[in-house]
Amino acid sequence: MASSSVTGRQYALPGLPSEDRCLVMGVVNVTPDSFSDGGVWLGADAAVAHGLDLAAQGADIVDVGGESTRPGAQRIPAEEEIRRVQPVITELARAGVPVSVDTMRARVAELAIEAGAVLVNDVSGGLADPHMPRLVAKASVPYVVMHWRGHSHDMNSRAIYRDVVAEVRDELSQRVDAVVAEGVDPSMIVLDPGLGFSKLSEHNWLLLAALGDLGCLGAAGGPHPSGHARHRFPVLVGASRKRFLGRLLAAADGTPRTFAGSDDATVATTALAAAAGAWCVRVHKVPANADAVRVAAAWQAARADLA
Ligand code: PMM
Repeated sequence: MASSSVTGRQYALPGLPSEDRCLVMGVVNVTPDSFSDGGVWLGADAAVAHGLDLAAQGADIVDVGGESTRPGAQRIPAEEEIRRVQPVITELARAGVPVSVDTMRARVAELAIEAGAVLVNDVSGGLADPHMPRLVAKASVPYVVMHWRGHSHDMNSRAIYRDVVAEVRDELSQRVDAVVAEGVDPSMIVLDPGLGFSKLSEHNWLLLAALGDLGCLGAAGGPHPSGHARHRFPVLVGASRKRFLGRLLAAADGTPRTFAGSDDATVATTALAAAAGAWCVRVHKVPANADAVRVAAAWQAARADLA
C-alpha cells in the first residue's frame, strides 16, 4: 500500500507533537452519558486527574469533550458544555498537556482555545455550526473535519450507502472545499472517517480497510476542482470501544462484548490503522495503544528498508 511509507512527521501541525509514528489521542469525556465511559469523569477534578493520567501513560494529545455523541443522544445547552470543559482544558493546558476540544460549537471552541486548547475536533466537520470554520481559521489552529451526516438523535437512519468509501471521500472533499472557502488553511485540516457516525458495522470495516487512501483527496479521480488535488491530509481514526467491535466479538448467544471488553480489539485496530498511515488514533485506554503505534512504526520502517 502506497500509504505505508507515510510517517507522522510528514504532518507537522502547529502546536501538536510531531513524531515518526502515529500519535495517540486519549479521550476525556466530561459527560454523564457518553457511550463507553459516560459519567466516569463528570467532575472537573476527576476529569483533570484522568487527563493527566492519560498524558503520563503516553497520550500525545488529550481530547476533552462535554457533549455526548452516542447514537440517540440529545443535545445539551452550550452553557452546560462550556461549564463542563472549560475548567478541565484550563488545568490540563496549564500542566503542559496538548489539549484538543471535542465540540461542534464555535462558541465552545473559542473559549476552549482561550483556555489553551490547540486543536478543534469537530465531529460535524463544520456542518452543525456555520460559524465554526471561520472561528478556526481566525484562531489558526488545526481542525479535525469528521465525516458526519446529522445529529446523534437520528444518525442511524442516515447510514445508507451504495459505496461507503467513495461517498465518505466525496462528502469529506465537499467539507474541505467548504471550510477552505471560509478561510481554513488546508495544511491545518485533519480528516476523520467518523466510524460509527451514521455507519453500520460493515461500513466501518470498509472504511478501515480503505484508510490508507482516505486522506488522499482528489487522487483517484484526477485533479479536484478546488485545487486540493492529490493533497494528502492527516487522518484521525476513532475506533475505540465502538459498537462494531463489540458486535464482532459477540458471545455465542449474540450478546455484544462490553465496551471495556473491546479494549484489546481497539489495540488491534490501532496497529492496523497506524500501519496504514493514520496520523493519530483516538482511544480511551492509552498504554497498549501507545505500544501498538510503536510496533506499527517499526514494522513500517522495516518495510521501507525492504523496498
Ligand atoms: N468518536 C466519538 C467522539 N468524538 N471525534 C473524532 N474525531 N472521531 C471519532 O470517531 C469520535 C470523536 C464518540 O466516541 P466516545 O463517545 O467514546 O468519545
